[in-house]
Amino acid sequence: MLSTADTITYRYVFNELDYQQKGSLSLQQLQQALQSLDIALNQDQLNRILRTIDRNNDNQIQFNEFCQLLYICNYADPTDPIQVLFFAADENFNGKVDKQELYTLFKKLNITVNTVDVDRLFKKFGQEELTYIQFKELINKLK
Ligand SMILES: [Ca+2]
Ligand SMILES: [Ca+2]
Repeated sequence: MLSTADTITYRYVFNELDYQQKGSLSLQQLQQALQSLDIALNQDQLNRILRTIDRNNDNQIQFNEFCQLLYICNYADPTDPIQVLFFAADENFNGKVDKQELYTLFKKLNITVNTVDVDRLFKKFGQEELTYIQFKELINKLK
């Protein structure tokens, strides 16, 4: 769901802002980036997304995290937390969430899940990857 053209644009914007070539953006630079891409997020929405995408917890945004953020901004409604989670979890941008992506997300959010429960739910859906609708059902079940 992320095209090559998207990736090239993101790389261009990222490099423009990362003029010291540190390989990462500060939060302030990130906000500049979002503005230049016409993406409007309020502080709350941005914080919530950042919590899920800052994979190495360094409070800096590396390029892969930057792509994840823009992927979320392109496809998720920022006012819908479950949708944000879904696109945050989808690390290979294929529009579906597999078990590994789900566990990574839970770990990042410090959510302890019963792996047996998750396995059972995946089995119930009868597939290796979940669509957004199924993901939503699963999250609601885990609540
Ligand atoms: Ca980071
Ligand atoms: Ca995926």
